[in-house]
Amino acid sequence: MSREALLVIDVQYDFCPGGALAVADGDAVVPVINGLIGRFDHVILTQDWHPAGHSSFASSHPGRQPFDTVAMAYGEQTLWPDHCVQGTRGAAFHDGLEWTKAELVIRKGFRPEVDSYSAFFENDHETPTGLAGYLRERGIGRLTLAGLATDFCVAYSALDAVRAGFAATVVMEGCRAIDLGGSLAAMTARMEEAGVTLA
Ligand code: VGL
Ligand code: ZN
Repeated sequence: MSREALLVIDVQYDFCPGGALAVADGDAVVPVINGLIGRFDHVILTQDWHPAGHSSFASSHPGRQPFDTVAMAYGEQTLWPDHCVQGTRGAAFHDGLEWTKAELVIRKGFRPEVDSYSAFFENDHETPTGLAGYLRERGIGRLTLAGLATDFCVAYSALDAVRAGFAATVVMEGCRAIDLGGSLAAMTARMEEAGVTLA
């Protein structure tokens, strides 16, 4: 029987109320995820981790506003307010998150020229983070996901997980969404179609 792990996505101050890219009610995921952490033998965290001036920041594109879309070499990219800049308070995990037992922290979005929503691949859908190899080598075949935001980093991570052959369950109660132009409904449908279990 393959082992299972909890994958906690981006529970960082900038995605919580008061943060630079605040997700409504984002900090409500903390107690739910703490409960999950207590029930899993293996816990992995992701941390959105951008250098200053990252290409996904609207501030790096003169004349553009946050939430505009631009064409990048690898496809369409939503522009965001500056967020989760390496080493800042906004990039830190929420203090209430009981993360100390985590065995791995995957940082993503650190390449200046490409954004990364998924815990598995950058937004070019080619550059791996190494997570799939790590899981395989450790005999982990099943993932439970929760965190921020449902319709971006959680959803893209879950979709890539099933595509890579892992079973994936998203605990919706432990997630909150950005919901940009119907993105929550669209990404929920994509997850269901792809065989992600929504719990
Ligand atoms: C995220 C937008 C930009 C997320 C990260 O964690 O869902 N969304 N960077
Ligand atoms: Zn980001």
